Amino acid sequence: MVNRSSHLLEFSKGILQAAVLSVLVVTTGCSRPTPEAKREVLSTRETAERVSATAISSSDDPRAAEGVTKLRPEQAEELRQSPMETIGPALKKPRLLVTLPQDLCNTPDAMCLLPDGSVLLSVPNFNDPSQPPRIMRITRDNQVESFLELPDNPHTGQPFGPMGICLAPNGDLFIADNQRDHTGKSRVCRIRMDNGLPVEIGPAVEGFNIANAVLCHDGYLYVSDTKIDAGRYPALSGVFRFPLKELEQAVIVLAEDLLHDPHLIAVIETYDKTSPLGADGLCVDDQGNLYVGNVFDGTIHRIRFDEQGKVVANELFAKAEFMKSADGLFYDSVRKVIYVADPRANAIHRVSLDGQVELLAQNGDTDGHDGSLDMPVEVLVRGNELIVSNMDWPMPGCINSTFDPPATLSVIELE
Ligand SMILES: [Ca+2]
Ligand SMILES: [Ca+2]
Repeated sequence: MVNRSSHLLEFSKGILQAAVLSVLVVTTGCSRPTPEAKREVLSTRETAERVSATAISSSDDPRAAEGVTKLRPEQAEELRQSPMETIGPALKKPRLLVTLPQDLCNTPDAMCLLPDGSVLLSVPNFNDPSQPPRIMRITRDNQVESFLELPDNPHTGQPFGPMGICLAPNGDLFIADNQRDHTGKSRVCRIRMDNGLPVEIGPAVEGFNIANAVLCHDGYLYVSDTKIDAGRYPALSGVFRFPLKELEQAVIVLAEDLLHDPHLIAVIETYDKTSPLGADGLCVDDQGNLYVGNVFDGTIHRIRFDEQGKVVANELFAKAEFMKSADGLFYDSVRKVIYVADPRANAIHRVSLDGQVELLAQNGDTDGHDGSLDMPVEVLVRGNELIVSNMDWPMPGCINSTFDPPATLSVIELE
């Protein structure tokens, strides 16, 4: 079902005025001692290939014919019980990149890189909702500015829940609006840009439960919905795909039963009983394979396509005993690895394209003031810097126990 774009939201001029608010910090201060690193890595190559060979033969699943594939329970169980082997790198020490202004920001989330080297940061401010949600901009020389204050969701009257943010090929932005307490009310919005400034925001896709990561690639917008059906076990989540051309023509409204929406290309199962939330971070490698963080199972899934863009495999790609969750993903096309933000373990991992997972950085229960990790949820590579967004939004099962402002971004130097 498709509606014409009838409810574009107008910005007030005040909102459009991006104000430079705070200057940043460059520190060389030492962080706390890092915990003893576990040097274990799961070799998933063989197991992943085994699953790959069978994952798409799920003829008993009617969605297979529609290009939707998922692991069968016995396949997932086989991978969860697969053996580990031991290797690992020297741990990196995160440093402080920026301290976010305390009068505007309490809870940062996702990021995207702009062509000028600046980073846009979504700030849902979930820890203290009295502060409006907004997007911040961190310039190439690490000045921190307010980019845009975000309007309430018109369907719920609740604050915008900015999560994933990405740059479209035409220079506009897409941003997820997570209305997690209101089933079916999450959205993806488009922010029209002019001369590097936002000029208009309006809905692009409506009807998600938890719209989370957004990613533009090869003519499509990909969106993860982290909670399609958490009332069954395993919980179901998934990835949707929308042609950018279709998004230019009209607002897309998803089917009420998300599992039967034609834009759904992959279903992810989540077995974690504490937090039944699944599909989260997204990234694409040089071959066009799509990777999905299954957040609280702590696994990464790989979706492969044929030349027509049809899904031909949805396979468990990487897991490791020490990877306790898999939130934001970033594919580094220079180093040919995927970085993973692990909020539960307060850690960052590096995953090679054969599925080996290495612990790259980890901290204990910190306040983050010195750049130590403080519940990282998103990673982004800018040159030789791995920039980390520390959400510091305590939740069950996480090393991070306490919200302690100010909010921070960390940086890890890469070779
Ligand atoms: Ca903390
Ligand atoms: Ca903190």
